[in-house]
Amino acid sequence: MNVRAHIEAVHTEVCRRNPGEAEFHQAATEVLDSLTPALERHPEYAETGILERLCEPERQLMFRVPWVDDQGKVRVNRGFRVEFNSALGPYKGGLRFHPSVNLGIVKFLGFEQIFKNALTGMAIGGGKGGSDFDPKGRSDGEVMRFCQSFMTELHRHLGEHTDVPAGDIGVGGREIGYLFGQYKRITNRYESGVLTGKPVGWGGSHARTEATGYGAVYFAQEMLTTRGYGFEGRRVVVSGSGNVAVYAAEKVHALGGRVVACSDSSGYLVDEDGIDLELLKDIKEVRRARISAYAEAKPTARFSARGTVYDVPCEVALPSATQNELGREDAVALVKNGVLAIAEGANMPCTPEAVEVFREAGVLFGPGKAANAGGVATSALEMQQNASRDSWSFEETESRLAAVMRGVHTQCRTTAEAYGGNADDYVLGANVAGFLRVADAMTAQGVI
Ligand code: NDP
Ligand code: 2IT
Repeated sequence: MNVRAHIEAVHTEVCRRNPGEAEFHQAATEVLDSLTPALERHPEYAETGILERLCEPERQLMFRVPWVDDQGKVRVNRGFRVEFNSALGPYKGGLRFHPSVNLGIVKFLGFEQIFKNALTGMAIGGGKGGSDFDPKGRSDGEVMRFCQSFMTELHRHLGEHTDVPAGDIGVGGREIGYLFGQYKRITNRYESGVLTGKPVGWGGSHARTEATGYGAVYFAQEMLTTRGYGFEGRRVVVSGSGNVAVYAAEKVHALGGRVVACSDSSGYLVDEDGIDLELLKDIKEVRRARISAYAEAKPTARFSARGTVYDVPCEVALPSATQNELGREDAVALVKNGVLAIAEGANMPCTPEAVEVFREAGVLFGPGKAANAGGVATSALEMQQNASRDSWSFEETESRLAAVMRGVHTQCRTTAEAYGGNADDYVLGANVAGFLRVADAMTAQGVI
């Protein structure tokens, strides 16, 4: 079998049968492009149609979400859940509430999630969901009514052994609480493990809130260590100022680095003293305000509505906002300013052109499905605690998270070395290692 021709044919078919889904095409292309050496060594996967099956979700749900706003006006949003692959465990992946959400975005995220979850070594399949609902400026009551309506439809597809959502952009502890309450009410079951990212007081796991950001920094630290570097004294830029960004910054500071800039969709903020995380958390988590409020509270900091956060010189960059936020020009600026390492806290934040710039410059690059796997890994730890009706300490949970991230890092390097001869090729390592685990399970389970 001509492996390259096979992969090309699968790629053409993915684009043909999913028209207009640019982000899904992009995510599928990146994985497929990595798989030539894996299929050359394991032609049986090509012969049994593993790629065609992997690229087609097991189930895709789209549904109406009607709700009533504070003025009494009826609003209608669209809900999604793509149950992509259950070879390794129940579908697992977050829910995103953002006006940009559409089927192609949910599919790209669900597709990435399959390989990410496989890399953690845990028993979780891949899925993703969300809605084009925009929580910005909505009252708690509106968010609650939206979540209740969303769950009224979605509940029939969920279950602790079936499909287990969590948070993503626009979905945090508040939303998970409302979603859980409605699930419990409809099903008459206190099924703790049906959602993760719950608050710690009633079934949530310690360190889940921090896990994605902390995990991304652990991954970056592992990458730096391969070159004999650490975070001590390093200048770091984080994009976004949400869940992932804030806790990534917190861990950088704990390791002796200094986060000098972060952003949100309105602009970016530079604070040469190092971002004051208590102030940032108050603005973003309590007041739910814009980061410009930071510069108003601290006049030595500078807010800019124009340009990009990647213009700020740094040694480590942690893109932690959204897909395709870091393009070729940003990558060129980062390289010119001497960046050593990039770890993707977000899903697919760097465009393929940007990744190419990093590759050519020999900059360490940790792709999202490896670098941000700490969030979902800690979700799996939450499921484990829920199943055993147990609750571990923060330290215990964080040490397990750190061990998972070390394992993901090692797996990327050993697989990259074995299949491409270059241990620094984390993209190849992550894609092939994730693929092999899922492909083995699918093969063992028959034509599914
Ligand atoms: P949050 O909603 O907490 O924060 C998102 C941040 O990114 C905000 O600062 C937001 O700015 C910014 N942002 C979002 N969309 C855009 C956009 N279109 N343009 C510019 N800025 C934008 O989400 P999370 O921190 O949870 O998620 C961030 C990224 O990390 C996402 O890619 C997500 O998929 C990924 N991720 C999240 C995990 C988790 O456990 N939460 C796990 C693994 C990955 P603003 O407030 O102005 O919209
Ligand atoms: O992209 C991701 O990995 C997440 N948003 C977390 C998913 C989860 O189930 O914890």
